[in-house]
Amino acid sequence: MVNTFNAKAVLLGDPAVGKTSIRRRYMGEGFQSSHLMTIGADFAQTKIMIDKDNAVTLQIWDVAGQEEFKTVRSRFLHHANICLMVFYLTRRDTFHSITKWMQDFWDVNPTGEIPLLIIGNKADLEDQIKITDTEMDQMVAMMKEMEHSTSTHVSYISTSAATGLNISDAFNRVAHQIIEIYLRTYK
Ligand code: G3D
Ligand code: MG
Repeated sequence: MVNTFNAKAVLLGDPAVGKTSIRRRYMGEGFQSSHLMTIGADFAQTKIMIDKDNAVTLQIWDVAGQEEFKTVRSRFLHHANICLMVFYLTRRDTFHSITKWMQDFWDVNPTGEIPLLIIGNKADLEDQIKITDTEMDQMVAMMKEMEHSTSTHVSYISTSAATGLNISDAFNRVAHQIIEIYLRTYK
């Protein structure tokens, strides 16, 4: 008998950083997605086997339109237990937006232990990368220090939705982390 846990993951980050492309690359074109017109979001789900006893049904929420999203942010973020924070490795402004997006996340989800994965996307544009490894380490350290229990599992990965680099690793990582949290919390 396999225990199946449900988790809601939200893709956050500035427009055009690659949120929708990351989800598409991960799930393929054949995934089932449902558009929630009222909140300007859609979501799709997939099941990930963690080990022989445990699986997670990962529901991945993605904003469909930035403007609509602004008015309904809290419904989009409500009850999220995984945060996928995407920025664009070649655009410094999208990197600095991370703190703003995290504040939105924490405003809606002030408690709870959640995996926070910071995703530096478009790693394929190698010669245009602006964010150094040192800056990245500092950002992760800053997120860890923030006085939120939600920031317990902060980590970083660089991806490319264009080549597929690290895309499934990103989702697998947070799926493993959420199961570890669930098993520890609800044992
Ligand atoms: P969003 O959902 O965050 O708004 P999108 O972003 O997924 O719509 O992507 C915005 C643009 O970036 C798209 O280009 C997309 O093809 C491109 N993109 C996404 N991920 C990558 C990546 O890893 N590498 C490169 N080089 N481009 C990427 P278009 O031109 O279709 O608008
Ligand atoms: Mg999008």
